[in-house]
Amino acid sequence: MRLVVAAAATVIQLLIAGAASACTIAQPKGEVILSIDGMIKDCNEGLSVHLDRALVDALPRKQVKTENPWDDGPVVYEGVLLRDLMKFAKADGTTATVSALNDYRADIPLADMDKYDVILADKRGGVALPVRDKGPFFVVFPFTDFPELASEARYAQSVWQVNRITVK
Ligand SMILES: Nc1nc2c(c(=O)[nH]1)N[C@H]1C(S)=C(S)[C@@H](COP(=O)(O)O)O[C@H]1N2
Ligand SMILES: [Mo]
Repeated sequence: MRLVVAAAATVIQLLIAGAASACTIAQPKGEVILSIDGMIKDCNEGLSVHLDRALVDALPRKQVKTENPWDDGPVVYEGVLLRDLMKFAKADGTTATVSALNDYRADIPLADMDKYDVILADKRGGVALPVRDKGPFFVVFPFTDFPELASEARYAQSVWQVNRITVK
């Protein structure tokens, strides 16, 4: 009987060790500028993905030339596709709540990220976005290529000063 208890304890310890080592993403070395949490299956600190500049720069990048309500003409935005970021964190939900430094937040369905090239932009016209001008990250929809995106709902999802994404 004592042997069975000991064996059970060993199995439980192995399960705990397995769960703790489930994170496959490298830990940030610098200041954390973006956090992804909620229903995700990968991690690097606790149950979250904490990204510093170097980790963000290591992700595939995409440029989107578009007009939007905040610029005077078409501008090239550059950043990481939201769907790639969700894939990177192994998102296992249906909606991302995108939050800003000022606590503004908006929900974006993951299905929309598959349908459109929505980027989490950190550059406009090749120049890094400062916090005073929508940085460090700005959700940019391809408004010019998809006229149906011209709606108050999409403008409300165009969150700037993004610092956190929570998957639900
Ligand atoms: N960080 C942040 N992003 C935001 C907002 C906000 O208050 N803070 N407002 C959203 C809403 S509801 C809309 S309609 C547009 C508003 O843009 P405007 O203030 O230039 O009209 O930005 C969106 N992105
Ligand atoms: Mo809005």
